[in-house]
Amino acid sequence: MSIQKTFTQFMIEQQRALPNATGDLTLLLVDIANACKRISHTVSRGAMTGMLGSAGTENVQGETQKKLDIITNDIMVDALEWTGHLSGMVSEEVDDFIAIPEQYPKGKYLALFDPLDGSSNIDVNLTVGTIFSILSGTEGVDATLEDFLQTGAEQVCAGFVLYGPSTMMILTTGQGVNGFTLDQDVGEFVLTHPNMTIPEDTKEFSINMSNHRFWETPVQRYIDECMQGEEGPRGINFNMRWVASMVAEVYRILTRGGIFIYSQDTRDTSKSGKLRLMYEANPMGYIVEQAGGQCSTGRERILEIVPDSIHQRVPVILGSKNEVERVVSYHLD
Ligand code: P6P
Repeated sequence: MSIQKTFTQFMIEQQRALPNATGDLTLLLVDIANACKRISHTVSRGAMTGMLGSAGTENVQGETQKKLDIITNDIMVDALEWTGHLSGMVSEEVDDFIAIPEQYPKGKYLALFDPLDGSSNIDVNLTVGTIFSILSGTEGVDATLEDFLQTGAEQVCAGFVLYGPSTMMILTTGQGVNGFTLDQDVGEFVLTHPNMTIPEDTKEFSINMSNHRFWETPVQRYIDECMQGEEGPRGINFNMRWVASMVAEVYRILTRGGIFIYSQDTRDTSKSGKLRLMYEANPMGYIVEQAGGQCSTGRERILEIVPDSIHQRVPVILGSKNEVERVVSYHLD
């Protein structure tokens, strides 16, 4: 009987192929995977835990925090701060960056994460997930805020864990994208989706249509053309999907193609969109590009943006290469 390759085995084999790999990243990712297994268990218990609903507090984004936003953030911080692999962390749920307590060694990586993306779906039992991004820090030195302000192109690793009908981890370390499914009986992630790639074309778009009147003109033009179907300039009919959980949209795009758009909203030009650069757009952009797709604001490649704050927002257009290029071309017109 062939035993499926576990995540740990996969990482160790990748590590062996890299001459200067020390194993630190492998161990860090094993710790992240363990934290996400704990989150998977917690969110799967739903109402039985009394952890659904609002926490009655707001995050730095001014968004009402769910109890599980805070609980999952604590799971991530508790699982990672002691490991000696990190010199600092950033979380969507915490205003400032998270320093490593002085009693623990400072490692050579920085971790940035959205502990429970799509949490507005948690009370209605829809797919949510954890998104993480790993940057290089300075071993033995406490991180400063500036250390986190690196471009997405400088990421060492990016991934997300999907808490859906099955719990899956999608990961890139710069050598393609691989998907792992949690074997609940054994408690191990096993390799089930090697070398995931995004088809260059698609007939499926993901956008929250209720904001149509507030989108930038190029996005309105693109979606209006899709909606005109085969009688319109595109000459084909399109389908639409919107789960309101980025992890679910991106995973679907990785499996069958598609384009996901969260446009700049003309109501409040002080906010450059809804999604956060450092722990949503950058990690997802790295994964999408490694799978052969593209990720843009419409005006520039997401991974080339030089951040000016750890919670800054950006417009996001990502997915099948040829469709993202079309939307970008409309921004240039
Ligand atoms: P809306 C979840 O809150 C999130 O950050 C993404 O996961 C998701 O794609 C988007 O916001 C949903 O936004 O405005 O449709 O609720």
